[in-house]
Amino acid sequence: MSSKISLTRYLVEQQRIDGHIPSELRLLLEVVARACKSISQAVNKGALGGVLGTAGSENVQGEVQKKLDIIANEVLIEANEWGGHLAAMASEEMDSIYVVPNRYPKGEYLLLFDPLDGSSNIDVNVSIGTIFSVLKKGNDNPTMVEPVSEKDFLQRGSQQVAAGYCVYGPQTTLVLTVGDGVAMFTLDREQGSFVLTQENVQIPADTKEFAINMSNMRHWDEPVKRYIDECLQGKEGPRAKDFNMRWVASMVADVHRILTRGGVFMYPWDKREPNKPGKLRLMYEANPMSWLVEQAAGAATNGRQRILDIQPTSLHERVSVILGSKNEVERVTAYHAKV
Ligand code: AHM
Ligand code: MG
Repeated sequence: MSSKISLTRYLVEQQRIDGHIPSELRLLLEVVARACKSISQAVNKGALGGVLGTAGSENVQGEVQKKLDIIANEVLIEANEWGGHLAAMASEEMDSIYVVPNRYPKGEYLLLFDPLDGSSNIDVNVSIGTIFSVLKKGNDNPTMVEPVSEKDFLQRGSQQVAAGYCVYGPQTTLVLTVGDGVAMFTLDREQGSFVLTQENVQIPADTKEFAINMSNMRHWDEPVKRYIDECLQGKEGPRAKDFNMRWVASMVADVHRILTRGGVFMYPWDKREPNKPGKLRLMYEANPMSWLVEQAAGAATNGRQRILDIQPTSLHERVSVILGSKNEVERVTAYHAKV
């Protein structure tokens, strides 16, 4: 008998022993994990599977869709629509919500995802991933009986009942929270199952590593410029220590590094598109990542407010993101308050 703990066992124990999750949520998370396994296989095949390159279409945000963006989106929908645990889904790659068709039983949960995050890295064989967030329909209004609509999705990140991502890198790793800390599962390809490889993930409060796209420096706001400038001054500057920089351009990979060894990640508002609050999407990128980071003792703000407290007003809303090691996030946030 193996002493390894599979994702299935972890979820059953979360349901049975700790009473954290109802059985429908457990089923939902198992299905999402199964979909991530299929996406991982498609990613692994790369050019051999004919999955690289663009699909010749654009998503609602005007971004060119890659073949894998669309494949991953379809895999997640097909895996989840028939199980009876969901009312509807929303995705970076779909203009509006996808209501579970009437031929299938329906449940109470809402699933949001960025099916393939880090699209610019798909064709160059660099880590990419799937980000997901789970909400409950009618969380704000339990008596609501109307058919599911976009309005049901517009809940604060603090209302999430599960969140996670799967990173397709040298290993395929699924990272999950149901509000009881953060657990990491590595895909055992021979067994075809996710195995628990780290529990109770903790982000150190201090760090010497930052992640930001430095090419946008001239467009940043003063507080972000000040923070990065102080880091760059190293031992000789006000921080009195040298900093290191990393930028994968896949949020999943950058957040995975931060959950593993600490750091601060920023994709702030900038002057290139002054009317947009940021590049990253609140509901299926920033919210799930912020909850994971908070569950691992880190922090996440938009510079002025805790991300999980933001009331969304639309599905594809964007947000400025500062997350990771608590003391650094608090410092950048404090610099914003002084402006
Ligand atoms: P995507 O969801 O279309 O892939 O875009 C999100 C990605 C993040 O993963 C990453 O942090 C960021 O965009 C990189 O942006 P940039 O290329 O501007 O550095
Ligand atoms: Mg993304």
